[in-house]
Formats: sequence, C-alpha cells, structure tokens
Amino acid sequence: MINDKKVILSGIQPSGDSLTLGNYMGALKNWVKLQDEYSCVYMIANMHTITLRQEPAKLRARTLSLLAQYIAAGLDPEKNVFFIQSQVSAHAELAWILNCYTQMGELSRMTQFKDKSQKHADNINAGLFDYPVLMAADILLYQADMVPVGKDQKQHIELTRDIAQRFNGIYGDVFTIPDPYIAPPSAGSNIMGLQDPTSKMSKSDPNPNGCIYILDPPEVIIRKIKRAVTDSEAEVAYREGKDGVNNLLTIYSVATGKSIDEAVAEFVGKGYGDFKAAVGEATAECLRPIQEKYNDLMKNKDYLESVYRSGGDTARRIAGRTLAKVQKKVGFIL
Ligand code: ATP
Ligand code: LTN
Repeated sequence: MINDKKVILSGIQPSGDSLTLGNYMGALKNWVKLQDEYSCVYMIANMHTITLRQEPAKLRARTLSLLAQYIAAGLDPEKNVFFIQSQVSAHAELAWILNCYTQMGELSRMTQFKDKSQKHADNINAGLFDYPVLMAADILLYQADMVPVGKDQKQHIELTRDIAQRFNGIYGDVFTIPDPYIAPPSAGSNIMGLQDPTSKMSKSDPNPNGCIYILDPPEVIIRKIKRAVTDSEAEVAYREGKDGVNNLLTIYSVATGKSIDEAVAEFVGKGYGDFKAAVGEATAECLRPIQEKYNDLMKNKDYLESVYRSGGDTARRIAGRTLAKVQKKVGFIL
C-alpha cells in the first residue's frame, strides 16, 4: 500500500523508435484507466533493453521519447510515479539476491528467452537468460499488488510469484505477491501483426507494414491498414479462422470505444475496402491527440527531465526500503 491505495507497477522497454499499436492497446491504454484508483509506478525498462545490443545515443534518445509517449498517452505525472530503471540501483542489487533463489530450469522454460535466443543466435548472453529475475526485482521492490501487461508477459509474472513465495516461505512475509492484470484479447491485450495475423504485433517486426507505430503519420497508418492481410470471404464477421478480420475489428473497437458486435453491425453488407478505410481512419483519429501532445512534450526536455528526476527520487525511496529489508533477512551487514 502507498497512501492507502493498492500498488501497480509496470514498464516498457525503450527498444524501438516508438511504441506500437499493440503496446498502446495492450498496455498503456489500460494504465490510463488505473491511475485514479491505484498508486501507480511506471518505469522505462532500459536495463532490460541492453540484453540485445543497442547504440548508446539511440538508447538515450528513445528513453526520453518513451517517457514523452507515456505522458502523451494520458498518464498524468502528478498522479503516477515515472522513473528510468537505471536510476535506481536497487533493481540490480535485488536481482542478484533473487538469482540465488531461482533455478536455471525455471529460466530455461521462459518462452521469451527461447524466442529471443532463436532470433539473436549470435548473442545469447547471460542477461537475456536472467531477464525474468530482473523483472521480478522490478515488481517486488515496489511491493506491487498488480502488474498490468499484455498477454505475452504472463509467464514472467507467474515466475515472479514463484520466486516471491519461495523467499517468503524461508524468511517470512517480505514480498507482496503480485497478480497479473491482463485485459481480454477483445479489449486489445493481444494485437496481431497486420501482415501475419497469427503472431503478435511487435516493435521488432522486420516487415514495417506489419506494425503500426503510434507516431506513424495518419497517411501511413491508413496505408498499412489498407494492406493488412485478411481472407477471401469478403464478410466482416468476428469468428474463429478469420484472424486478420478479427484483429482489425479489435483495433476498430478499441480505437472507437464501440463493442465488437456494434462494429460488426456497422459493416454488414460492406466490402473489405470500406471496412479497412474505416479502421484506418479510426486508428489515425485515436492516435492524433497523442501525437500532438507528444510533439509538444518533446519541445520541453527540461520538463521531461524534471519528471524523471523527481520520479527517480520517489522510486529510490520505496525500493530502498524493500532492499534493506531483504538484505537484513539474508544476513548482509550494511
Ligand atoms: P519487442 O518487439 O522489442 O520485444 P514488444 O513490442 O513486444 O517489444 P515490449 O516492450 O516487450 O514490446 O512490451 C511492452 C508492453 O506491451 C508489455 O506489457 C507487453 O505485454 C505489451 N504488448 C507488446 N506487444 C503487444 C501486442 N501485440 N498486443 C498487446 N500487448 C502487447
Ligand atoms: N519484460 C517486459 C518489460 C518489463 C516489465 C517489468 C513489465 C520489464 N520489467 C516489470 C512489467 C513489470 C516486456 O518486455 N514487455
């Protein structure tokens, strides 16, 4: 509890030039809904990002840009704590301790590790393998009750719970056991690629037409949706086997706030051309205010710096308390 409210922690990696529509609909948009009811702490997970090789200047620029995207998407710096993971050294320190309470076998079962080590076979470093333990430290340091993420992160949160329960089993009630908070797929927790609607939309998709970036200009968004893969049935309906159309209906529904049924009703008797044009327009319209706010924020770097500096101070204070408790429990002299 912080100020009598339950605690939420989440984070996104500054690993691309901009967030995708998947990141926005699956994660960020839901965070905005939670900011009044919970004490929310959101980090920029830059320590996770260096598990794949990064250009330092780009990583720096993307970190600040991601903070601006958080705020532009509707998260209020007065209501939420924002910080950059590397500002708080307790993350690395707790991760080391938790490493000693995590089994190699548990880490080798993680789907994201298997995927990423296949995609980056030339750089399967220990950090990539250990990534979920750092993520557990991120969550447990803030005694988070809930972690809002997209569906792909569920396995990491289950591991966090296992590590926390194991630690509490030995030392008493040290950590709050966090619950994942994952919206249903129809609400956008699993937005699929536009060119391959059977795999998730991802920042690192090599095909730029597969992915909508939230900072893409309107004409680019409209064009990418026009080219999205559908099927040969020419019927706008939401059912199994229509992955491409289901995905576009989900995007339309989240972008407009209409239910899937309402969306389907709107396109009865219409062809895919009209349907895609409407989805493109609605998506561009939904992202327009975010882009405007983002452009304004990026003109004021001093303001962005003041946000993460003050967030970093708060985060260090909360995380420091948990770390000190853990260090005492395991027998470290400080
Ligand atoms: P990368 O391609 O670099 O692995 P990513 O696009 O998968 O990145 P992350 O930074 O790993 O994005 O994820 C940030 C948040 O967005 C997480 O909560 C994740 O679950 C969510 N998310 C990512 N992709 C999608 C998607 N296609 N649909 C819904 N949520 C998503
Ligand atoms: N692993 C996440 C990013 C992330 C995170 C976290 C999410 C790092 N630490 C703590 C929630 C809580 C990802 O790649 N999407």
